This record gives sequence, structure tokens and C-alpha cells, in this order.
Amino acid sequence: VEMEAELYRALERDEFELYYQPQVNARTGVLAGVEALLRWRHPQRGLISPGEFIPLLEECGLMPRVGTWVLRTACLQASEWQRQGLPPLRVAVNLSAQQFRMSNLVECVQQALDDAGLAAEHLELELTESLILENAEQTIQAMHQLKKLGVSLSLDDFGTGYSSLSYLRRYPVDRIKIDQSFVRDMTEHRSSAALVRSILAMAHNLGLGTIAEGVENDTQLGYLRKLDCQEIQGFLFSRPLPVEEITQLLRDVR
Ligand code: G
Ligand code: G
Ligand code: MN
Ligand code: NA
Repeated sequence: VEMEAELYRALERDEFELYYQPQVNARTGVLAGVEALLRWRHPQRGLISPGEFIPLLEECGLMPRVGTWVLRTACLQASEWQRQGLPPLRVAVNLSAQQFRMSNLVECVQQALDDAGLAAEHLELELTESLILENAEQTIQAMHQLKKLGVSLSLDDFGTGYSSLSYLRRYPVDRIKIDQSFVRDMTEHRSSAALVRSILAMAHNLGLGTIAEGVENDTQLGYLRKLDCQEIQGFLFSRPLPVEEITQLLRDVR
């Protein structure tokens, strides 16, 4: 209850912040996009990770409001970078299950794009496997509506859910994000390596884009390159950065 009051207060006092982590082409190292990651700058406890407070936001029904703030802020930021003369880049925003169930989600996304003056092609929405597996028919419909706006859809944490690969054909997703747990184990465990290899082969066969997350070293990068993974995200290239730092990085690599 105390935490709930704090979360309301956090919204009122603007204590939420977005960090941005680069997503780069695995072969060329060219920056392709950034993922917006939510943080809570708590006045006493400092920076808090979403793993600690997103479940609470969901419990007290605040996730749609905070999620909408994330979406709008990320779109405004992407537009602001363009205004500053930086090359257009894709910004990826995570959607929670609760947010996805908002009856006005599609309007909300359209409004965020319009208000920011951002072309839909620059926005990617990340959905999780568990999210899209619940309520399949309704979810597929909502996904098609989002696709009609012109945004792209990616499937986050891929491989951690039911990961029935055949499911993928039924969902209008543009790319999959291989979960960091497989990337971490890939160079040590043959089973993880085999999984990454078959996920990538399947994605290529289905014409889906691919990104591996949690890439921390050159061995992992080398392996992913050999398997033709398109993009990587991870500490090897950059940690998630606050807006001033990511803006500087964007200027440096332009
Ligand atoms: O940034 P970090 O690794 O601490 O994120 C932990 C988890 O929180 C990740 O699974 C990430 O997808 C999730 N997350 C981060 N930002 C957001 C957000 O804005 N909305 C939702 N729904 N999840 C987020
Ligand atoms: O689930 P999602 O992909 O949205 O979450 C991304 C999370 O992964 C972020 O919280 C980010 O901080 C974390 N992350 C990003 N790159 C790395 C990495 O190279 N290693 C580890 N351990 N975590 C990472
Ligand atoms: Mn994500
Ligand atoms: Na993920």
C-alpha cells in the first residue's frame, strides 16, 4: 500500500525516466535503433529497475498510464533527435499485457505518433510471447490493426515462453528478439547454441528480422554473425543510457 502511494506520487512528480539502449547491425556495427527502457528515479532510493516496480504498477492498475507515458515520451524523443538533425532511427517500446488490453491502444499509439510528428515506420512495439499467446484471436486482430498504422512489431524474450515455432506464422510480427538467457549460455552449452541456431534458421525461413539481446562479448558476437543474426543489443556495444548520454552517442556515431 505504501508502495502504491509512492507510485502515484512518482507519476505526479515526474519521477519516471527513459533510458535508451542501442540496437546495432551485427555485421557492420551501424546503429539501427534504440530500445526505450523505463527507470524510476526515487528521491531516496535512487534509480530503480523496472523488474522491481512494473509488477506493482500492474497490480495497482497504473501500468496503462505509465505505459502510455513511455510510448509518448519515446516518440517525442525520436522526433526530437530528428529535429536536431540526427539520422532517423527506430525506437522500440515495450508493451505490457495490461497496456495491450487497453480498448483504445491503437488510438493511443496513433495519437502518440501524431503528437510527436513521428512517422510510424520509426516506431517498433515489443510484445512478449506470453502476451500474444493469451487470447490469441483478439491479440492477432489488435496486432493487425497496429501493423496498419505502419509501426513494426517485435517479439521480445523469444524462446522463453511456449515458443512453439509454428505459432509464429499466425502472428503478424516483423522480427524476433532472442532472449538474453540463450545468448548468455550459447558459447558454453551446446543446447543453447542449438536453440539459437534453430531460432535463427526458422526466422530466416519465415522472412522475419532478428535481433539478439544481452550480447556481452566478442565470442557471442562472432557466433551470432556466423548465424546471420541481423542485429545485436547488449553491453558489448552499450548499456542502456540516460537521454543526454545516448544523444551524445548518436552524435558521435552519425
Ligand atoms: O532495463 P531492464 O533490463 O532493467 O528491464 C527489465 C525488464 O523490464 C525487461 O524485461 C524489460 O522488457 C521491462 N521493461 C523495461 N521498460 C519497460 C516499459 O517501458 N514497459 C514495459 N512493459 N516493460 C519494460
Ligand atoms: O526484456 P527486455 O529485452 O525488454 O529487457 C532488456 C533488458 O536487458 C534491460 O533491462 C537491459 O538492462 C538488459 N540488458 C541489456 N543488455 C544486456 C546485457 O548485455 N547483459 C545483461 N545481463 N543484461 C542486459
Ligand atoms: Mn524489450
Ligand atoms: Na527481452
